Amino acid sequence: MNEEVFQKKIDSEQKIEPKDWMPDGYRKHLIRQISQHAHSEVIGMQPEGKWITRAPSLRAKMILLAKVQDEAGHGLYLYSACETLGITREELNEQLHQGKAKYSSIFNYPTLTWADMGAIGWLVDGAAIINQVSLQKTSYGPYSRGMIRICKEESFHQRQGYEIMTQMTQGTAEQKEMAQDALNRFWWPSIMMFGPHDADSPRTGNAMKWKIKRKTNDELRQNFIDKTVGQADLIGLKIPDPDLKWNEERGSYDFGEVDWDEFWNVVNGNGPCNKQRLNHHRKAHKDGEWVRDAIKAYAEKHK
Ligand code: FAQ
Repeated sequence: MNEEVFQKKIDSEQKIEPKDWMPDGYRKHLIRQISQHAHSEVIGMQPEGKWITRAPSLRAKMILLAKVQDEAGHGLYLYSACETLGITREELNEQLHQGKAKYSSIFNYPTLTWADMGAIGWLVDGAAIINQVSLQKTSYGPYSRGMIRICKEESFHQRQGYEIMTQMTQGTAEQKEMAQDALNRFWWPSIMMFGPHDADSPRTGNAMKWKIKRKTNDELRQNFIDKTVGQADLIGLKIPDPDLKWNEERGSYDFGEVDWDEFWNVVNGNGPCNKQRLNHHRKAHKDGEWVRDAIKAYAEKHK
């Protein structure tokens, strides 16, 4: 009975709020997805953070610093949304540190040059926006409201990345080459951010039924590719996919197959930087222990 009322609410586009009744599977599904999303935002600070001290100008440094701080803020909104489902921040961090909770595969790739800051903003934030715009309409109230705020900031992130790429393609031959090299390395991992094909995605069925996801992995991936190809053309960069071709009939681009072995390898902890990213997070968490202890002690004293 409860389940029927719940599904009717979902079907009539009403939001589910923290104190509403919800099936256990819905709660668990959300905790998994929102925590993966939060961890991605926080781990995602690492590949960009290391470039803050190497930014080529004060302007570039201020912009990158603001962007990386935004990602920390996104993580915090998302952890808060997740905590409304009855799990604590400590438990969420523990799941991450034990390797039980995932984070986006994209952040396990190294950032080798300044052009990578451009590629991340343009492609990674670009892909994140496509996904998150659709998640603004997700059925769980706190997640949906968090997404609305996050999307406003993500569009600035995408533009700062595209600006870096544009500037580099207008610079010296070497700078243009760096921009193309960054696109070559980040294109396929960005396409992988959308997850496996719909037919191989075990979570999509329930996610669509419960309106947690509003579009499938393949729909979002296609949308991203269709939007991004013209942007690459405009600044004279070439997408590294020999099978990329406009399909007049579908009104969309056809594109090549993702290397799914690489994808699963990275998702399962064996990408180029998985160990480094997790170890860095574990260390930062441990180093911050005294701050958490001090806050707890203060709260206890002023109860
Ligand atoms: N990486 O059945 P599905 C950002 C896992 S935010 C790692 O298709 P689902 C901002 C999946 O969890 C980026 N794991 O799953 C930023 C599942 O595992 P499980 C993060 C992946 O949930 C920019 C299994 O594979 N955004 O970048 C990936 O329906 C710059 C089967 O997959 C979000 O998290 C992957 N790429 O669809 C920050 C958005 N793909 O738990 C800093 C919210 C799949 O069953 C700098 N999340 N898996 O063992 C979502 O929309 C969905 O969770 C998907 C996956 C689309 C990621």
